[in-house]
Amino acid sequence: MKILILGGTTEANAMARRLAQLGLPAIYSYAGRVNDPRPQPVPMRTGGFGGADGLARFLISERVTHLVDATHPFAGQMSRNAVRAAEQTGTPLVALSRPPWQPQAGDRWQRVPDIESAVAALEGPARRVMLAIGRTHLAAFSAQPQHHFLLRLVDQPAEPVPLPHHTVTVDRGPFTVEGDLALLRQHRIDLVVSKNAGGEGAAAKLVAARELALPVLMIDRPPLPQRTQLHSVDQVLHWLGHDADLGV
Ligand code: 3Y8
Ligand code: NAP
Repeated sequence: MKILILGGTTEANAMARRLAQLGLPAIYSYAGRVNDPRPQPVPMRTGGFGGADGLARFLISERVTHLVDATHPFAGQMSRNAVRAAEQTGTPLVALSRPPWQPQAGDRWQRVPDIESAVAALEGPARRVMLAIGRTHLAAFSAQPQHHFLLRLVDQPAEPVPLPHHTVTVDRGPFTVEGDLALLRQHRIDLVVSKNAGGEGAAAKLVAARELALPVLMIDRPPLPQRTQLHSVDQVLHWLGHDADLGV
């Protein structure tokens, strides 16, 4: 058995820790998006595979027997490539994913289908907006330059940020409610923009927004391909046929 984890999430890290504890051969894969990705207790590789065909070649050359797609729900291209490469090579594939966040009592969510709709929803007088969606899509928000944006980034931006009024806070998750409450208060935030990542690692800002009765602009996930979806490391161990090791 040799497991390839497509990583980059809290759940992928928990999967890697369990496989290391069990001594099961695994490789953890990063895209190489940030400067110092979190080290893993199993061998790591970093960088794209070269599309679905590149991933298929990797599965064959590395004799991967099981593919676990534990990428973030907005990593749609990687997930589509995983489905295609698994079909091409006959490699068993499972997604280790987390259910979308659901609004709870006290939440003031406005749901939008994508980044462009989030930008359009910001039409109107200047506000103090926490853009907690990373770096990739920042430029889209230059269409609403009237706001002051608080940007939470994993790395210091290498190039100038295309938003006239902004503050950068450099931090990687998992985040805490105390930390996010302090951040929202310190920067007098009156609106939070979030992707529906799900999971525990970035939910703190939603709890903090609820406590401060702040509105949240929640961006729904992009469509993801059909594949077996599991929601816990134990379920994946069962899928791997390692029931005997459950709960260790
Ligand atoms: C490189 C690997 C852990 C895992 C940490 C999870 C939690 C924090 C939610 C906010 C939202 C955001 C962002 C976020 C989350 C966890 C998890 C998760 C959101 C790291 C990591 C990598 C990345 C890539 C990075 C993106 C960016 C997105 C920041 C590691 C820390 C905003 C997504 O600068 C860049 O280019 C950053 C790129 C893709 C989204 C974007 O478009 O900018 N993640 N995040 C992975 C790789 O190279 O393969 O170093 O640990 C992992 C984590 N990101 O427990 O330690 O499990 O979801 N990551 C979003 O949801 O909007 C932060 O600030 O509240
Ligand atoms: P994406 O748009 O779905 O993928 C773009 C390309 O990046 C893929 O086609 C692949 O390149 C490469 N890639 C993506 N994930 C990879 C991985 N784990 N290992 C090797 N190559 C990978 O991906 P993304 O949204 O940029 O996400 C990149 C990484 O950040 C993933 O690990 C993801 O879990 C993590 N992440 C993303 C977000 C987010 O908001 N998007 C949030 C948290 C964590 P090739 O086609 O060349 O193989």
